[in-house]
Amino acid sequence: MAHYLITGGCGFIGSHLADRLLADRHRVTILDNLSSGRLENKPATARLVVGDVADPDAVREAMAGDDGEGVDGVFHLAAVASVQKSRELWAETHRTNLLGTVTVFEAARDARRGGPVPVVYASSAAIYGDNTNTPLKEDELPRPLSAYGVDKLGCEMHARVAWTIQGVPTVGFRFFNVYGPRQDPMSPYSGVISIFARRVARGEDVEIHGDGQQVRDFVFVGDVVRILALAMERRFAGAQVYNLCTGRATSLVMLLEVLQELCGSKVRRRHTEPRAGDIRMSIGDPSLLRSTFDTMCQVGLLQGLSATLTGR
Ligand code: NAD
Ligand code: UD2
Repeated sequence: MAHYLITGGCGFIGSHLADRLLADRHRVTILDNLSSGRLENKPATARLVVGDVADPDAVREAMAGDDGEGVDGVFHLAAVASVQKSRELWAETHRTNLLGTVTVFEAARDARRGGPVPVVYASSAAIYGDNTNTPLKEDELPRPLSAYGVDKLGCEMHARVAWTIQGVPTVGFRFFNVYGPRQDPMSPYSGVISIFARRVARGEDVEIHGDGQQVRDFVFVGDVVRILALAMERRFAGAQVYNLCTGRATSLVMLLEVLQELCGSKVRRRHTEPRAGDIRMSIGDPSLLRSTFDTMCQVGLLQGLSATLTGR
């Protein structure tokens, strides 16, 4: 049994990870400022520190654990996850998304008398920008378009510093578009599947930014947390980065068709201007993930969307 810290553990992906780690009989501490996360996402047996991931005192308190023994590893997921929000609140999202990560790495360096604790953290497919050489491999030149993508790339660069200069081992995952139950459908900043699934189920119109032919690699949250937990179990050194993706492409128009079929409804689409900085094609190559961790994303879109619609 280990004790892990999850930053952003009251959010969509973080709360699924907390459930999984607790089911595997680990102890869990969560650090979250509840900005997009919710208290009701916190599993009853997890310890919660309400605080800001860019505040060194809050991070140190969370990393100390409830017994002062210190945690065995950190899953760093706290971030402002919306590309759109990073355009509107540039400096504020930068503080959380980049300074928050450096704060976590620094606290991980100092966390234990026995040495630094390992960090598994969320990077993003947004670091590739509008690169059409799909499916994207990890060694493509990063060319992010958004402030969000630039900050995630900065996290990867600081992870190299964390290892080479500070001795903190890290594994970064470039999540593609993650979806599943518990993703907030009410915020305009939320993932497209959560918004479309709710609206199609209720027979309401959907808004498509642009022509709807933009393509995403949608990954089910259950696969994501399984792979995060697997990575932590491995003893790792260095500052490796992996795509966390399926390699399968789905356009928004296709997504809508599948949702309508599953719900047995037909909804009206309103096309609006494309979002500034929106990526046209985002499909990852999962080869490195497969060869390193001997696993793949296993949940197909139909199965994942059904689980999303039924909330399980
Ligand atoms: P989410 O918004 O549901 O979760 C983020 C959590 O971080 C929330 O609980 C929020 O309250 C917390 N948080 C935000 N700012 C904080 C701060 N300053 N201090 C402490 N806590 C703070 O988003 P998510 O989809 O679960 O994303 C989790 C991680 O995965 C993020 O790092 C995100 O950038 C990354 N990611 C997500 C996707 C996706 O498709 N959902 C894709 C790529 C990367
Ligand atoms: C997602 C993640 C982000 C990031 C990136 C990786 C979320 C909220 N964001 O950004 O964290 O890591 O993936 O590449 O999960 N759209 C509509 N109508 C809507 C909502 C969205 O047309 O009502 C479009 C949007 O313009 C975009 C696509 O759907 O073309 C996906 O948008 P998103 O916000 O779900 O995710 P993305 O890819 O911007």
